[in-house]
Amino acid sequence: MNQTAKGLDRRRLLAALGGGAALGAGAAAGIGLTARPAAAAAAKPDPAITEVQDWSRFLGEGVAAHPYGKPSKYEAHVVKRDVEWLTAGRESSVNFTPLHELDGIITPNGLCFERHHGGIAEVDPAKHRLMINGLVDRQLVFTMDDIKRMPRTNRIYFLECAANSGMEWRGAQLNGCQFTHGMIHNVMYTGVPLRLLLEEAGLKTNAKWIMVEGGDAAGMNRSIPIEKALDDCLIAFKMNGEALRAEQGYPLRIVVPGWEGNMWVKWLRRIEVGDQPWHAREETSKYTDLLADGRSRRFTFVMDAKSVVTNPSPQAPLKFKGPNVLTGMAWSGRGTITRVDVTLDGGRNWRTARLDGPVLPRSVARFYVDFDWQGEELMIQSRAMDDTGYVQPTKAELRAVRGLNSIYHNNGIQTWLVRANGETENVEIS
Ligand SMILES: Nc1nc2c(c(=O)[nH]1)N[C@H]1C(S)=C(S)[C@@H](COP(=O)(O)O)O[C@H]1N2
Ligand SMILES: [Mo]
Repeated sequence: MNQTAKGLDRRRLLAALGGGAALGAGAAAGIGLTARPAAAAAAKPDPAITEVQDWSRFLGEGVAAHPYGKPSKYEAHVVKRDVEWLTAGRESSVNFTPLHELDGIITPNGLCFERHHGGIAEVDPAKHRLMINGLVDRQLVFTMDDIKRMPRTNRIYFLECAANSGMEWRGAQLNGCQFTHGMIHNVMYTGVPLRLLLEEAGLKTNAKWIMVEGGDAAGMNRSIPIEKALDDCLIAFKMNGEALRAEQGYPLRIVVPGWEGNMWVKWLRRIEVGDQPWHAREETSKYTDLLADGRSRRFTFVMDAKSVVTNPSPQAPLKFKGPNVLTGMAWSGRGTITRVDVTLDGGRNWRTARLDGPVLPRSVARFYVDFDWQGEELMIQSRAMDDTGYVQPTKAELRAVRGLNSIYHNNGIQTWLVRANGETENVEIS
């Protein structure tokens, strides 16, 4: 490579990142970053620089080595993980997105958490059909080819299982944001607005609800109000540009923006239109919110505003004194994140985090606080706000309303304790 060009690029990069002496300050201001002390060590003898490494001496693998690309072998620890004691078997189970290893707002397809009630259906797209029946003028059956000839749209949305953070209802339990908050992913879907399919079938005047049903062994189904179905639901066949992963419902899933993940039926094979909800298993015995007095809240569809600091966190302790990057994610099923506040001292002082990257409705937003750490103990929390004015509650506020019997819809503020040696732990402040 041309050394001059390489040198220039590096300088520009440093400038953009807010490092690099003279250039740094100006360029950093341009993208709204504050100049900070350099994180890099002053140059000193370092074998990583003085020794010629193998990758510089030998040719690498040719282009055909991996026809479907994969991460560097040094990233092998970045994987979905599960919690063994949580479920009795593997088919009806869940694993978790490694949030502490990710950045930006998009979850890579291979790292999207999975939740299945009857294992991963392996659906042959040529044999897959989507049927629309019930209170319609015309019953319709779509092939995948039919669906791909309809007008489509691209939208970035989070999917959060209503049980995300459910194990934390009665107190701090799991050590890692992967396990406390990892039942979420955020991808760009390509799909056909559900409204177009329903209009083609023609809704009867008494059409009030739809039932969406999966083609997996669980035949999982949920009821959705017709207003939501006609508003922003998608029948999606692509995620992040490529076909849905089998785990995520290949070849077809419904996208129900901002609403609990359970409703986003995978391997979607049928939509029935009716005049009332179906009272399916997943909306009666499961995915209801048991209150302290024994009554249950039902049809609690919306995922309220929530946030979590992903770094530092128990799986990603602080390693260095001096400049550090705190980062996390925030989302709201009611709309768009407008602000995230972060405290490092257990809520005595709050500062407003910097949102960076696209901030979109019903999508994950990324936030940062660039801070200096000198080895003091930290109690880190983040608090999200959305454009409806909703503020993420504390766990105590949540329990005051919902009691201790709940599992679902735990969007309380998370606390991480950072010890003097950087180790980080899941705790609660009472
Ligand atoms: N057909 C079918 N759809 C389903 C499920 C299922 O078991 N079968 N699980 C639901 C639940 S509980 C959740 S949280 C989401 C998980 O989506 P993911 O596997 O893409 O993360 O899918 C939902 N859709
Ligand atoms: Mo779920």
